[in-house]
Formats: sequence, C-alpha cells, structure tokens
Amino acid sequence: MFVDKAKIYVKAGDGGDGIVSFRREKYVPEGGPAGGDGGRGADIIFRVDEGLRTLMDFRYQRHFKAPRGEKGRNKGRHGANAENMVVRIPPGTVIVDEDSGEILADLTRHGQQVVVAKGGRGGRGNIRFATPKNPAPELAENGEEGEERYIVLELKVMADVGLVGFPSVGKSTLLSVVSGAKPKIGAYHFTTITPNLGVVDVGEGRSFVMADLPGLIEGAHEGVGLGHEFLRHVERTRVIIHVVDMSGSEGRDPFEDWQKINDELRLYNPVLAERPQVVAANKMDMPESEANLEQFLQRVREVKPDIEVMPISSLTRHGIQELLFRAADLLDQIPDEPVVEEVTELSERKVYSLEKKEDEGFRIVRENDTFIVQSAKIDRMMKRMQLNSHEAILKLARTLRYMGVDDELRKRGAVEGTIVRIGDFEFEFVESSSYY
Ligand SMILES: Nc1nc2c(ncn2[C@@H]2O[C@H](COP(=O)(O)OP(=O)(O)OP(=O)(O)O)[C@@H](O)[C@H]2O)c(=O)[nH]1
Ligand SMILES: [Mg+2]
Repeated sequence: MFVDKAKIYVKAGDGGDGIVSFRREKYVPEGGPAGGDGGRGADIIFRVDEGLRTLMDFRYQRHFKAPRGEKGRNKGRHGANAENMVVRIPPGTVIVDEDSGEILADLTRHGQQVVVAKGGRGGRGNIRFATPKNPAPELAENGEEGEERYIVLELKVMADVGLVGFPSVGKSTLLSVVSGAKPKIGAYHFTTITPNLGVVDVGEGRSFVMADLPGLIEGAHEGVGLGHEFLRHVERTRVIIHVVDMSGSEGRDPFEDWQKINDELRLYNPVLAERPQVVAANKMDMPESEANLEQFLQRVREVKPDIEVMPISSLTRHGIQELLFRAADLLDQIPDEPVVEEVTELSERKVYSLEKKEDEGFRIVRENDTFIVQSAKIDRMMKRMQLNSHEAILKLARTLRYMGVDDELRKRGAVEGTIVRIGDFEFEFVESSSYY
C-alpha cells in the first residue's frame, strides 16, 4: 500500500452582484425599483471516475477557480447562475481540509461526489429592499464570496505493475528512472527490503502505479528470504515486469534466472503463471549483453514462443519508453478489478459536514484612541454591502446596534466622535439617537 498525495487550492465562484436600477417607462416618470438579483457562483464538485488510477493530474493543475454568477439585470431580471465545476478524482480518494485536518469525504464508488467549495449566493437587487416606507431604495447587495480552501487529496493505492527478478538485476534502478520514487540502489543483494511504489506517467493522460519489489531467490515460495512477504505483493499486481540481468554478471545465466523466478511464482500461486508478463532484458549497455540476449531469446522461445522480451538499459534509458507503453497497453486490456482496498478506519469515520459554523459574536479591541470591532459576521456583511449609499450605511448601523456593538462600545468608553474601525472602514461613533 502506498499513498499518492496532492495538495490543491479550490475557490468556488462568487455570487453575482445585485444591482440598483429603476423602471423607466413611458408615462411612468418615477418608476419603481427594477434591479435584479445576481446569479449564484459555481460550486466546485469532486466526482469519482473509475477510469482514473492516480492523482497524477493534480501535479499539473493545483488551482481550481470556479466562475462567478452574473450580475443582476434591469427590469427585475436575475443574473444567470454559474455552471458548477466538476473535477474528476480516482476511486479511493480521501479528501482532507488542510487547515482543520478534517476528513471532508472518503469516496470509493464511481459517480460518488462531494461539494468541496460552495459557490456564493447572488446579491439582492434593489427590488428586494423596497418597503412601503422606502419604495425606491438605492440599495443593492454584492454577491457573496465563494468558499475557498486548501485541500489535501490522499489516495491509497495498490500497484498495477510489479517488478520481479533476482536481487541486483536493476529493479529499483528502473523504478527510479520512470517515476519520482527514490528507492535505494546498491550493487549488493537485497538492497530493497520493502516494496517501493511510484507513479509512472506515460503521457496522453495515462498513468499507473509501479512497485519495485525486493529480489526473489530460489525457495521464495517456501518463505526463504522473506519470500512470502514479497510474493504476496506480486499477487496483487495486474501486470508483471520480469527484470533479467543480461550482462550475466556474477557468472549468472539469464535464462536460468528467468526460469527460476517463474518457478517460484508458479509454486507460490499458479495464478501468477497466467498473469501478463513482459521480460525487461536489462543492462543492455554492458559489453556481453547483446550476445547473451540472442542466446536467451532462442532458449526462451523454445519453452514459451509468445513471450515478450524488451531489451532495455536503465542506465542509458534505452528502450524504457517502449516498455512503459507496453505495460500501459496491457493494463488497458485487462478487465478492471477493484484495486482499492476498503480502508476501514477511514470509512467508519464520520464524514464531516462542509457547512461552516456561523460565528455570531464580536470582539472589541482598543488601539490608542481607536476602537476596533472584530467579527466574522460583520466582515462578511460588509463585503456584501455596497457601502456607497447612505441607505447601506444606515442598514449597517442598525445591524451593529442590534448585535449590541453600540452598547459595548459605549460601555468601553466610546463617545461621540470616537474613531471606530471595522474591517477596512473607519467611522466616527455617533450616538444612536442621531441615526434617524
Ligand atoms: N550497467 C548497468 N547497471 C545497472 C543497470 N540497472 C541497474 N544497474 C546496477 O545494478 C545494481 C543493482 O541495482 P538495483 O536497482 O539496486 O537492483 P535491484 O534489482 O533493485 O536489487 P535488490 O533490491 O537487491 O533486489 C546497481 O549497482 C545498479 O547501478 C543498467 O541498466 N546497466
Ligand atoms: Mg531493489
């Protein structure tokens, strides 16, 4: 098991602004308010697509910004809602909020989806603010901001392709040149003692997970050299790349190596003998390799005429691209089995609500002679208000009084003329009787 990870930023669409507008019709000199509401900003939705295997795509695109809603229009018409943005993720993706560490969703089945950032509501147009007392309001609201957050995607994956072979044939080296993985490489046997995995990007939107497994030796199927441990991993891979050292170093015979490993696979589980296998004839950069390969091909074809042998050198990278394409093609041909294991600790955990908890309170701090009002609610409200009209200011003042901000300021010593800062705005404190 290994975890493919990606950190991304999502920002849902802002709502469209409401507008101030008045009817202008023949014979109606002073038309009523006619400014429509803004449209809703786009949500960002993550949806499971079973065709995806890795989080590779998120290495190239890490920022997702959804479109905003349209502005309100005249004659009371709504601005259009923005179309939601759908991002495809592979099955088995756990979505975590970076700030809180909360699991937002744990999606396993095709088509499952979750809203990771909600689009903002459209602002109300001036039609909506009309009252009998104020039939022609000069007041409209800005669209609400779309949610934004940093998200960590975690995918628990199993390997699609397993590298098997004797120790020191170059399995780890191969993985290191085709993926971002950094396995330990060494001229001694059993350099690798636990599997390493890496994501291989084949291009054209195709990618797969490759496992570099510890070297196998004779008797592995009986457990020699931790054989069982390693073979269990091979069992789970869908395609086997059998790496054979063609240089015949250490007096070894490539054909015998190949046979011995295949015996171990078959003896451990006969199914493994049927698994699609490509032989990667490695170390072709060495002087004896060419001659050895010729011999190898002859002998191998006697026992298995349809065997695929691809000469490569992980050192010079010769033949590597062809090998990867071949592995990807084989994977495409194999019927999809579920590769995602149910991760019980996660699926039993509650999926947390994405709704933000409203924070209704406020805090007043003093900076010399200035009083600063800190409140998420008021900040949000001020962002929505178009504070260029007298009416909007009055509405804000009423809200502040209603929330108890006025009383608290007075208690803390604010008097007529004291400077009060809220967000980016500074006001003079005015005794409420003079509001009207
Ligand atoms: N000349 C040459 N040497 C290679 C090539 N690939 C790997 N080697 C060397 O072979 C040695 C063993 O490489 P590893 O990648 O560690 O082999 P391994 O199969 O992972 O070995 P274990 O983990 O012990 O099973 C290292 O010294 C590599 O530098 C190649 O294409 N050409
Ligand atoms: Mg190794």
